[in-house]
Amino acid sequence: MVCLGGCTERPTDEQLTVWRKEASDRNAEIVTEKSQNNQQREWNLIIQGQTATGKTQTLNWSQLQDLATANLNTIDGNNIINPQKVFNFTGIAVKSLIKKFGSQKDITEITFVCYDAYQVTIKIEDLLKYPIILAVAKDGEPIPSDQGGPIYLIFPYTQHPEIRQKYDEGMWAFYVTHVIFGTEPAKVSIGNRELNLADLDQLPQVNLTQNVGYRVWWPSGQVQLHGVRLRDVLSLAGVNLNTIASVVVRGKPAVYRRNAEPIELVTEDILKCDIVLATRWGDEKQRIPAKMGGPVTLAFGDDCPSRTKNQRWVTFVEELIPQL
Ligand SMILES: Nc1nc2c(c(=O)[nH]1)N[C@H]1C(S)=C(S)[C@@H](COP(=O)(O)O)O[C@H]1N2
Ligand SMILES: [Mo]
Repeated sequence: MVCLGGCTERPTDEQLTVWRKEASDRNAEIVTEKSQNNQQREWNLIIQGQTATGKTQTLNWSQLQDLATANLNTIDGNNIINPQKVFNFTGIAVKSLIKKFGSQKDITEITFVCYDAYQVTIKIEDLLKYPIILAVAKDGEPIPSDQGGPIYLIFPYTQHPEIRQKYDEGMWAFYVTHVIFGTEPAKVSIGNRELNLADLDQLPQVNLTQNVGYRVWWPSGQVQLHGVRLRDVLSLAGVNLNTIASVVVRGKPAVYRRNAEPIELVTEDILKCDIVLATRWGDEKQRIPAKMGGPVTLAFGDDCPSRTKNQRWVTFVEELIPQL
């Protein structure tokens, strides 16, 4: 269609319209390709928690490609349009990650955290028994985000239909970013200070009774949450609340780490109502496991105004950032 040597005839309006459409379609294609490629090239998988070393390991996209040696033919638990269609998925067998990073003795489960703060937890026993895979390709192509990509946790529904009872289609986690062995130790950083559970346990403890059941793994109905007030945590870290306007609370999932939409709590509310970093739950004050978004999650008391109460309860809290 392009006249490299110069066009001898002027194109008609109709032709122009067709060419423009082709050009703009192609442009749109390139833009999507680019953003998809970039998205994938920048996509890391972070391995954390009670691994053999306990150290955080970041696998970049090319390392992930090298590890993606598993193949699985299965229906896609989330293909509503064609639920019987079998796809060939390529990816990283979770079992191979367990072999590679080694779990500590007494851990029984692994939690997968997603970009959107969704999380799923699977028993190590089942990960060793079944080919459960972090898929990076579907029929030889990168997986689009609307189909769970770039990293999509998939289950062998076709070979092992019985697994469906235990792990339904809700367990097929989209856009996985973190693999957490067991539960991490509590660690909250504020500037250059880092507080652990022993530090938090020194502070006055508060109890909230709240309905958390809308979030993954929490029992439905009223649940006891135990923890410490944000204002006490900040004071312990040496932050003078008179000098700051707000605090940004960051958790592990990428949605809580975007500068564009921070979870930001105003100092007035931090001083006035129960904004709590919960470290334990239930009548028995159990530690909050990764499957419930622990070891540290954010919670608000009923006494907080709606500007605070309506914010997301950040899971996997890792950092507090005071704002002047
Ligand atoms: N990252 C992520 N993965 C997810 C979910 C989600 O909200 N986020 N929802 C789960 C549930 S409950 C189902 S039924 C399927 C399909 O979710 P959808 O209907 O919201 O697409 O994806 C599962 N995987
Ligand atoms: Mo679901």
